[in-house]
Amino acid sequence: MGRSSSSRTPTFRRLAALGLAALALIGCTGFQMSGPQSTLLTEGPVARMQTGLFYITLWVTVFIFITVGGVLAYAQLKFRAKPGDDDTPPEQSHGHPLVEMGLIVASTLLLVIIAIPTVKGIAFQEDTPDRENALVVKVTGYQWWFKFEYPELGIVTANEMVIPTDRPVHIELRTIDVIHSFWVPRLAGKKDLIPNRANHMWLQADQPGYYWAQCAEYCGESHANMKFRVVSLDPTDFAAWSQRQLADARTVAAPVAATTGLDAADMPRFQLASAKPAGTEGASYAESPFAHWQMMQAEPTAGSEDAALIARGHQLFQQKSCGACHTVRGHGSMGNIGPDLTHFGARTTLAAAVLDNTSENLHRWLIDPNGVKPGNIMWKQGYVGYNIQLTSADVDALVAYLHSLK
Ligand code: HEC
Ligand SMILES: [Cu+2]
Repeated sequence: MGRSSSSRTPTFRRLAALGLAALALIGCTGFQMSGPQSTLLTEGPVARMQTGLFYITLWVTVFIFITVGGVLAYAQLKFRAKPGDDDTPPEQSHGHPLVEMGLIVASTLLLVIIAIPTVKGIAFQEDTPDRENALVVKVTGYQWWFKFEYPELGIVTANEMVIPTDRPVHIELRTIDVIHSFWVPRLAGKKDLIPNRANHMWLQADQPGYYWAQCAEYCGESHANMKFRVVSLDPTDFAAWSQRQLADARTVAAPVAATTGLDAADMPRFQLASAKPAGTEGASYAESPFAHWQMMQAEPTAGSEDAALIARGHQLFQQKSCGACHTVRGHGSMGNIGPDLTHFGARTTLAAAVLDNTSENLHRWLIDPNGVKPGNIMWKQGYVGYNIQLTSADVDALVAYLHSLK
């Protein structure tokens, strides 16, 4: 045994060195944890506090690991069997009050080091600071999407929650069906939406930005497809956005004869103050989701839309019972089973952030919702239940209509 292990040692050393090198390489290259849902890159006070707590716990446990591992390794090396040892076991000992007391005191101390910031952190995340001034958003979980209501502002929207940067956002969490969990990794940790129980949390964003988020509690067939987005805006842009949300759905008038003096081209176009001027409209979703979101808020230039096709889409929306489940304020649809679509054309994503909100993707969604998002209620209750059938031409008109709803 002794002979064979000594002949193997160089191989083991080489393997160990290789392992360490690989770890180091991962450490300095790929292992950045910088994805859009990373909890280590924080962009708000709540997430920052929670990540700080994570690091405190991490370093305490690393310390324990190294100390215990070190003592274990030392004992194994020092007391291992050597050639020529006889087989009699060493003298047995039992009990060492000083060591035992020392271990109890040390572990208590380590627990206290973790407990103090934990208790402080719990208090911090439970109490929305500056509660008077905080913006209230009521979040309701549905299988498999999120509704966002702003009771003080009278706004209802879905799947993309817009918040201002200058103040805390007090979030009330409810669910219409099963347990869901609200999670915006870069802004705050998870909190559950529980049936028949009001829950709350708060978060705040340091800067204007665009954040990935998702339901973090298994909630059925399309749980993995229940995502959402959070957009933070500076106060001026937020005010402009909320003004816009209060307006009824946009109606695209066909360009009328010049004699009436009224032309769609005369209508003021809506655009956020911070959005880049037209011409930079190439900002793709992949390059900069935030710039893309800002671009999506702007109305299309007058005359660039097919008013007849949009009108046909509007008609189909009502004929095909889409309005039984969806609200388009001002256009005669007041359903409340699915997301509010009054300003759907200004969203960057669709079907709870499963797809980017492009014409092709919206086409895919309307032709085959179940293929995009298995088991979803629009398909189960709507397409199957109401026997909704759409031709490709119908869908083209619906896409034009839905995208005109800026
Ligand atoms: C039975 C109710 C119901 C009917 C009928 C219905 N929908 Fe939906 N719709 C939903 C639900 C529920 C969702 C959310 C699905 C999900 O993401 O899980 C949805 C999602 C959508 C979305 C994506 C919204 C977003 O914020 O991402 C669009 C667009 C849409 N529906 C359009 C339509 C059109 C057009 C019709 C008619 C052809 C229609 N719906 C018919 C219930 C319905
Ligand atoms: Cu869910």
